Amino acid sequence: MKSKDNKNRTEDKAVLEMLENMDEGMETAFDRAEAMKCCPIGSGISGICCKNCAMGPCRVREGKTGLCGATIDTIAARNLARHIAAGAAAHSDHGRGLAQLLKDVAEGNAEGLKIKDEMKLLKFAKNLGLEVKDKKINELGKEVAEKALSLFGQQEGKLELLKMAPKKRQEKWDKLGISPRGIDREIVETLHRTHIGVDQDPDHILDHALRNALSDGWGGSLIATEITDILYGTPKALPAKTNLGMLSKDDVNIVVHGHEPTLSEVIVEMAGSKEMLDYAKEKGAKGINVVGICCTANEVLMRQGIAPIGNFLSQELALMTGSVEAMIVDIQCIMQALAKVAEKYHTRLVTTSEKAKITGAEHVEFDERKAPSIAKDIIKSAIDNFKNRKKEVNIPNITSDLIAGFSHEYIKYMLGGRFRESFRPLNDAVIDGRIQGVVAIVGCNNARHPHDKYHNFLTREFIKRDYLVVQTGCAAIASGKCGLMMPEAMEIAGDGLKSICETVGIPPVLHMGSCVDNSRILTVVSEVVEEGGLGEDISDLPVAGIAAEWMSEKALSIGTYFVASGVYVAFGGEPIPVISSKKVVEIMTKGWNEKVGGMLEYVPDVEEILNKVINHIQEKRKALKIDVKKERVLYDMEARRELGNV
Ligand code: SF4
Ligand code: MSK
Repeated sequence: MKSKDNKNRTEDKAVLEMLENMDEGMETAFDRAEAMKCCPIGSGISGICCKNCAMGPCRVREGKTGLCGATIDTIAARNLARHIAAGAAAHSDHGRGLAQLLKDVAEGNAEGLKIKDEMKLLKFAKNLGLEVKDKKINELGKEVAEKALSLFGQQEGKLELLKMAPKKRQEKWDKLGISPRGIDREIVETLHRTHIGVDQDPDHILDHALRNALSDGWGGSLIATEITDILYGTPKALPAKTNLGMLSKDDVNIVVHGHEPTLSEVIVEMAGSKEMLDYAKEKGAKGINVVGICCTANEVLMRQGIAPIGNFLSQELALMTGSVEAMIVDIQCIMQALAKVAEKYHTRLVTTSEKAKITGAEHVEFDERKAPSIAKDIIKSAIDNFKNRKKEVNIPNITSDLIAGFSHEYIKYMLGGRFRESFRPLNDAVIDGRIQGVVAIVGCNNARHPHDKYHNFLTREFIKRDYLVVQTGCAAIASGKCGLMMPEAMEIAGDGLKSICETVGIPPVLHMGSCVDNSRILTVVSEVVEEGGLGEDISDLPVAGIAAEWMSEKALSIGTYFVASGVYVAFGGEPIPVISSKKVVEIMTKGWNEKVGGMLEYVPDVEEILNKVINHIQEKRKALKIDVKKERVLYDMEARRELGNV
């Protein structure tokens, strides 16, 4: 669409160029967002819609009820709980898949795969309460996988992994009765409770929603992250490039998209093999270029430096460059619209998960027992497709450099040095005010709001004011695309943050991974509490979370598990679909703040998000009595040695 409006649709120059030069007759989510207005009822903007039984849908306004008598508050709470359950299910099923893969690997049933990070396996085994002494790696791997798998079906007690949280937090969950018993159990119970005629007290429904979200953050997502690291390696900082300009004019382009790292890791490996490269050259290409979109991109970026060419709203445009021979998709955030776009170009759209097929796409099911041969077949079919590419491709010449790979282990190592890895220097910097607080800016893009704009605005404003920013998901790719993940971004950072970044050697914005890797942030905040000096619980810390362009149900689950862990979370862009119920809004803000020390608040204006988060963090600093700026200490060699950085 050639329209002046394109400038207001995105902050990403490559996306803008594509929108301005799109082929006739093509459309994107940006166009569909304009053509189709939100449902004023179901979206929660002016009312609440319930379709939980066949007497409905009931469109309920203040003072009215559904046919069964359900109030607007009950309906809003039920709808939110169901969204959270769906988000938790997506993350947790992803985690289950990885646990099953670890079992196959440990039993020798996954060709070409082996346990890569043995230290992480030992650590995770201990966190799962397993005895590690005198065990062979594969034996322990199998035990870890089986124990992790058992957490999904566990019926009683509480998840072992909750022990990774600060003690005070665990006690709070126990006292409130919201410690998750088993991952699947909490999801199923949400669906049961929200069936017609079951749980009809909004407070009670939302208590369970907190428990359900915790089963994601401290269960399914955490399992996904830990096992991904065990199998493919714990990320370490590495340089990479990003944006659509990383598609190649001369190479066979293969885009991996979705959330799972399993097949994409093997594709990356196989694409570098002599056999595949020779085949590509034989077919007239210079080589093979594997790049990514969304969180599959984040996974292969964090470990292999593979370029993320875009986030959620770039997916259709990548195909419209006419340069993509194959887009290999797995699960989550894959637009069905891709099938139609692929049909217009020469792209082979290939679904690979047993859980996800798309009408119009080819399906090549991933089987871990023969991953290398499946990957090779996929790569070969992409190479064979190179000849079908039109001569002229439309690749924006726009790229950016970024540094990614900041796992919690790596941050700790950077802060404390090789022999004394520790969060102590971070705690000290927060205490003396060089770092005012830590803000997690995470989550999606939303076609109803300018692409990347809120993420980038907030990230810049926070680092200017000495707040360290950590990121995951599409928000992380947004920062990468505008250079905020490079040391040069220190130029706009405040003096305090800049001094820490210079001393430690990190950029002011840290890429911590994919959507499931928000669990890494939970680990960081827990370890920061353990380190001491910043209170006894996560809710004492000067930290906050923001999802300014959210759209997925997973974002709601993530936001809620952060709240249940004691963090203030602001959502921007589209409203959380409960805003018509004053009661539910009150529960999620005032109510949750009293209960768990965190709240989930919808803040429509992005500048207001900035102010609210700053106020919140400053309040926390005041409560910790660290709000008075201490004298800036100039670090000499001796002091740096103390910090363990030399
Ligand atoms: Fe209507 Fe109640 Fe059925 Fe919901 S559960 S659709 S409010 S009758
Ligand atoms: S991919 S869940 S659009 S962050 Fe993880 Fe991006 Fe949101 Fe999907």
